[in-house]
Amino acid sequence: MDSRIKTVVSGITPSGNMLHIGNYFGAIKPHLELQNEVEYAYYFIADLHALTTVKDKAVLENNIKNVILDYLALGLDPEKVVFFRQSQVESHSELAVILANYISYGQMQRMHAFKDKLQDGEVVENINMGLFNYPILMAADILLYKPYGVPVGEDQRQHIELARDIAENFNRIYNTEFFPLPIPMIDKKKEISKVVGTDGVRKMSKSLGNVIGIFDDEEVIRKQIMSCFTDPTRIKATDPGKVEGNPVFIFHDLLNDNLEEVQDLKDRYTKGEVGDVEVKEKLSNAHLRFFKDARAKRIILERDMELVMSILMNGKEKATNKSKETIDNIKEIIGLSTSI
Ligand code: AQP
Repeated sequence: MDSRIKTVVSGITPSGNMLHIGNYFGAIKPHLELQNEVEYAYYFIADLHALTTVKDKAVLENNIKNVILDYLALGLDPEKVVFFRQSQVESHSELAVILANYISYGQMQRMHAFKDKLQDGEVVENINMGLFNYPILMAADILLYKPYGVPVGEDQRQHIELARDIAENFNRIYNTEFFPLPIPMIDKKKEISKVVGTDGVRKMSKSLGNVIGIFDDEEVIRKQIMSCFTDPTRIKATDPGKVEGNPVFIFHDLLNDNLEEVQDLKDRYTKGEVGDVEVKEKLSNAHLRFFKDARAKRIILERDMELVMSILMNGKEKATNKSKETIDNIKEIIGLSTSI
């Protein structure tokens, strides 16, 4: 691995009840690989970000708990990673207030989370400022830890670029190299950096409901897989079908450890010798095999919430210490130091 990669930072927003396989392949899997390679990995639950869409106390609390359990069950190692909740490390909010002064309103208007809302027909009056400001808070989340890079899916590229712009502006204004410019660490394969949804068109996304979950009940996952779009030009099982770009085969390539089975299904699909149901049933089974250990681990973890809480407390302390140091240095640079 590149020896410059000393520190990485990333977060997951508990905007939904459970994680999906897009989150897993685009972000969590690389997070887990990096935890064994870098000196410092800061991974957090972006619970403040969830407030842009979740306004129900019980729902938010439930989402946060689930995403914490999901992340740990998938293999996050609290001995190697500083794992914490964003809202419990106050420097995140404080730095967001400071950094808002180093980016223009015009540039914020070009951020896709805001622009997409407008394109979807939402009127400005109904878009909350949390959503508009979201990329500034995200820049604070990142820059606090002065990382080399941020492992994320493709949809987050623009936000990392904004964090770089803010860091560059700050460095230029104060004639310093205080902030290293964070690199977006995004997988080159588009099947991974932007896992397609079960609709076969858009990015797999909680809010679009086109997901395949990880920890949902087996029956729910089976239904999600059965609802998957395949080759739209294929009417009958005896019609030759297209494998490339077909979401069911994209998911087979990601999840199915039985490579012979995948090849056999692809060959027969191309010749019109297999029906969608068999392809999807084999995908359901592959999904269960792939996440079997994580599903078992999650059940055990859920019974030991005290352990989970102590992991988060430990992470909070470490993240607070590191981020406080950055904030103090920033205050010194900009003229807010307490020493005058
Ligand atoms: N489909 C995807 N393919 C690859 N990576 C993805 N990520 C999300 N969807 C895909 C990556 O997962 C990480 C955590 O994302 P998040 O939960 O914080 O928010 P998100 O990107 O907005 O995910 P969703 O499911 O699309 O949520 P909603 O619907 O609430 O907006 C990030 O690194 C993201 O890139």
